Amino acid sequence: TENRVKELYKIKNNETPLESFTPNTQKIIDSILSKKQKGKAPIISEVKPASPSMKIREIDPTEAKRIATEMEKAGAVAISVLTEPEFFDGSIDNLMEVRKNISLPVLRKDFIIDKIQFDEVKSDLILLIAGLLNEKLEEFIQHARSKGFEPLVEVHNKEELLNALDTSARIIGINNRNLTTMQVDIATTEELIPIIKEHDRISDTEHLIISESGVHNADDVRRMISAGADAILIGTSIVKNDDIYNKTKELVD
Ligand code: IGP
Repeated sequence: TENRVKELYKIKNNETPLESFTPNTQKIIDSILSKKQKGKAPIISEVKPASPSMKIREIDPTEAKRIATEMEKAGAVAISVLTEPEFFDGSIDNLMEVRKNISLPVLRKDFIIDKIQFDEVKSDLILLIAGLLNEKLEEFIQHARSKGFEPLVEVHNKEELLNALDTSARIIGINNRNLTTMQVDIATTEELIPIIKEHDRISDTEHLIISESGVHNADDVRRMISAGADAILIGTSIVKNDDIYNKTKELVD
């Protein structure tokens, strides 16, 4: 993986991708909260070509731009773009094309394990996986911010969550998928949110909570919102549809 990262860096290092682009954390928070106030579901829609177990949709930069535009028109609050090439068929070019053509905040979805990756391309948010970074989590959060990204810190169990709550992370993603067994259960969000709420009550802090993976329909969306999620990240069940606009809109409304 380190070689892959270095390889990617070598290619992208000669370009100056979107130098003038300034990431804006407040933009995503405002976008989510205003959607909630309107009684709609804050959906972060993901440009996801594949998962390790299946191909979902052929997505080159042109298609990435087209579907992200439909997601935006349908009322998504942000767009997540997979840039991991090996298991998810993602690409940095997809991220750059989406970033250039839509005005919503953009999240880079990848396995960030090396600080070199922060220099590859800009986005508003960047995913940091607690279970991968472990005791290096805070260091990576600080580094992300110094480079102008707000980190979305992903956890999928209590131990990882407690580690995340010990850091300065402001946005926590609860992944309903166990990345080791690949089992998905949206009850994971319901189990972990009370721990965050209790932590926030005692320490007088406030985290933005995003429920990720395995959300298929409007009932699942409502369930995650009643559990206390501020936003829901959805990939497969939107991207696999022919009609991206209507599927996104159905979940938002
Ligand atoms: C989307 P789904 O089940 O809606 O397709 O899931 C997203 O949560 C998933 O792609 C994801 C992911 C990740 C991918 C969550 N965390 C980390 C790669 C790396």
